[in-house]
Amino acid sequence: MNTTSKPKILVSRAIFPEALAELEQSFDVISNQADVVMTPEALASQLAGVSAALVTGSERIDAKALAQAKGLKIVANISVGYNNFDVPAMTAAGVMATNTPDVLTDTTADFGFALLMATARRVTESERWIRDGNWNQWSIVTNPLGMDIHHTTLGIIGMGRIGQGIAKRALGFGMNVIYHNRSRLPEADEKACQARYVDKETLLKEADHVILVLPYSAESHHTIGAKEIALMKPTATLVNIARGGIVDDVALAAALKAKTIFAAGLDVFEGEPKVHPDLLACSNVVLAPHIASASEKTRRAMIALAARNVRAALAGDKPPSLINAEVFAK
Ligand code: 8YV
Repeated sequence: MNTTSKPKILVSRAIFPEALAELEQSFDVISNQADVVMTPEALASQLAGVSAALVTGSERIDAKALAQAKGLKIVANISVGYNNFDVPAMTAAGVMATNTPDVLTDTTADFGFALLMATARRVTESERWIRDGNWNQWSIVTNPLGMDIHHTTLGIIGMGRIGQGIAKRALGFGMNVIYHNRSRLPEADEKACQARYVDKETLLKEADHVILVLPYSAESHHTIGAKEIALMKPTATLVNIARGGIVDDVALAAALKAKTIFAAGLDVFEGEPKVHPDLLACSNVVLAPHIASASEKTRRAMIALAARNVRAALAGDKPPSLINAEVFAK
């Protein structure tokens, strides 16, 4: 095929070389294997010349980004969360928006559980304790003592696919699972997870461990702040694998410092990749760099699904994970 006849697409961040090579067979690809995060201006000017783009959470797709993008048909997020998309602006511009649901559910639920366990059982703090040469001070009552996971109450806020995956894992630990969500699950789904629906206040008061798995939006901004943390047990842990901004990081750091709650596990942060210095100063917090979906198999599956979405859109077909169906109907 003549290279010039291939549709032009943008891949905004580095992807696996094999995935890039596959895209290059069908498309004229503008890639960014150097993985330098684009400025909004650079992104807008790149989008102006392409029919499709594969992007990540670091690229904000809004009216400004789309202002010059007259030939753009689809922006495929390599991510299930799409708070980096202004969907109404994309719809108004006639641009399809897609994400990567399902392929990352189990990997992300696994990590939610890993972070919960690391937090409650002080895994990273213990490692630092050894590296700092403290093992000779080991005693049965003073070495890093944690909180149990088994037979405790897990409170899940956000009961979509990933939340339900975490609930099912919790059953294996004999946990009592309570949840809060915008809407209550159908009875069959509640039964499958053996989870009880409660209001947010009850959840915060009753849970030994709270895990956040809800999407970010203006409504979910600071779902957990000082007022909510004050409702939690002093022995409780808080885990956030959802999005930065769902937790008020300053309020959380103050609570961790004052031991208002036992510990926190964070995979996401307000203003990431920056981490608030008050959080960095706390020993009772486990920090991870937004890696909940980061197994190689799953990251490959996410890229492959984003590529399938682009291929479908450019072939005139409905992408498998289309968010704004009204654009396709036009
Ligand atoms: C991504 C995520 O790694 O899918 C999501 O919503 O948070 C992660 O899986 C991240 O958003 C990169 O785009």
